[in-house]
Amino acid sequence: MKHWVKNGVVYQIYPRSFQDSNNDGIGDIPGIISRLDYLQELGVDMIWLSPIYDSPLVDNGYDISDYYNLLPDYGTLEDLKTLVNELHRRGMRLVMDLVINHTSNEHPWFIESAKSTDNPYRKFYHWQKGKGRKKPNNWMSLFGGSVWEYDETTQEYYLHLFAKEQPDLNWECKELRSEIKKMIRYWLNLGVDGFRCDVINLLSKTPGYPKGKLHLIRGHEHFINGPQIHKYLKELKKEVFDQYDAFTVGEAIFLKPEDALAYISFDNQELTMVFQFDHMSADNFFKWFIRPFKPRRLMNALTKWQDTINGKGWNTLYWENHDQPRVVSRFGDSERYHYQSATMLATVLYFQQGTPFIYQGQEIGMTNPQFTDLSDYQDIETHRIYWLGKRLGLSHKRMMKKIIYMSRDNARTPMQWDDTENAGFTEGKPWIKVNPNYPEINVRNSLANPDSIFYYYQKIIALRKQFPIVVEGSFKELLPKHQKIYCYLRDYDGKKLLVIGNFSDKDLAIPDLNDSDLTKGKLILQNYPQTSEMLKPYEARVYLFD
Ligand code: TEU
Ligand code: CA
Repeated sequence: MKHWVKNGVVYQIYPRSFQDSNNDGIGDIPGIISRLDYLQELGVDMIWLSPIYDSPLVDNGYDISDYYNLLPDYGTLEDLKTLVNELHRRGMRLVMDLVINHTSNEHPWFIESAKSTDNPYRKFYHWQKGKGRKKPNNWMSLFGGSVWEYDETTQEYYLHLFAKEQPDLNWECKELRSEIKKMIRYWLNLGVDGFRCDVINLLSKTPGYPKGKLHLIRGHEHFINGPQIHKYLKELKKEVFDQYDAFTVGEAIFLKPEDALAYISFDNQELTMVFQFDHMSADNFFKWFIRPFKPRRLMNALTKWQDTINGKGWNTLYWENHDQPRVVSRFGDSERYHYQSATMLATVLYFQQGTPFIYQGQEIGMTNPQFTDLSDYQDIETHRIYWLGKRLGLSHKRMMKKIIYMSRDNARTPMQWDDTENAGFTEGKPWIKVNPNYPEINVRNSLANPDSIFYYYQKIIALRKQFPIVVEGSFKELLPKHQKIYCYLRDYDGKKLLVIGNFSDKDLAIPDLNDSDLTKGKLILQNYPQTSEMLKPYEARVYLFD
């Protein structure tokens, strides 16, 4: 396992919303470059950029129409090269998004493939005849509705697991695979250090497209961890990633820890790590099927991944990304305990074993914007779900409640830099509304206040670098039945590290921790000025025992 991956901290940038440099209301690469000193001060080692390739932006760039060029909104290839140099000069690395499960329907391959059944690009996608007048099968798209879209020209259907403007690539096709490998090499040659691989466990579909079983996502058993997935990934690794010593983190949906090892175990490492979603369902059955947040469910998921992966592979540690609501609004209390809950959440996650990922704005405790008007949401998934909900007879009020809580746009509002108009993100009209709380929650305020969430994050990152136990230590949960307190012990090289966090807004007594006598430990991190017998609301502490 590469030292820089194990010891590194990744910061995710959603370029459209990070920093605008030319006042067109859209974040861009020069904007990112202008903020690298800020990121360096936080202490991160790598940045991951959500897609900046050419795209009609149906799904904000996760629909790529040209793998080799950038969307002009974001800048030029020269700008990207400057970014790479500026990062490398600072000892930092660049991770790009790699979207290879699907392209845009405006990609030339797809345009060609749609022209005729014997077009050479036909086999790059999943084209199928209907069954009489019916769709080829009953599989369901992750954005709702059927995965099949009918095309008049050739009177056949093509498959799309996401929007109909995102046709899935056919990985059975050897020519497609070599085109993809060529494209990845191009970016690696340009100096990119690694990739975040979008929905990577969906690449392989069961041949013949058999009928799917009843499930929230019908057909999932035929495209999640499909039959050839490991063959494709081994090929990519051997022929491309290994040649460049590139780092990969795959987004893997509906992945269980037991199945994760097939992707990430140290002895095969098809991918360096995966993003999993188990802890993200602590407040839902699946995405829009929301249920009340239960801390114990969250702790169980985190513990399970630690217990199953540690020693055999490497975990990712994340709370937020461009698809998830803000964590302090979700698992914390952004109104009454903003600082305490944001820092407690950071503590209990980032002292586990794995590589931390921080999403832009998380380090200052950005919150969900609570937009009540549907037209303030730009995200395609949000609008698809609204439409589907209405079709199923759910009321406007009910749908808006779901959207305000779960919409992906919760994480996509502009980065809050200061209290000037539009939060210092742009002097133009931002492409999406700014969260109205920017006069209080912003980077400038955070940097001016020694007790801010920002400095707490900075401290966590520094402690991870100072104490090898945080990176290397084993993991054991100490109060596995407690409903509100998460407590675990790390163990390494004769030292122990104890982490404890209160997931409630009440004072709680600390239960007996067996052989761990807290009075013998050294408190190396805490989010209250003083500690007492009790754990205060959302209190977190880290003790070191040498
Ligand atoms: O997301 C994959 C995914 O399945 C979900 O996390 C998704 O956001 C959705 O909410 C499922 O209901 C990845 C990207 O991160 C996302 O932004 C893209 O829209 C999607 O793939 C398609 O490329
Ligand atoms: Ca711009």
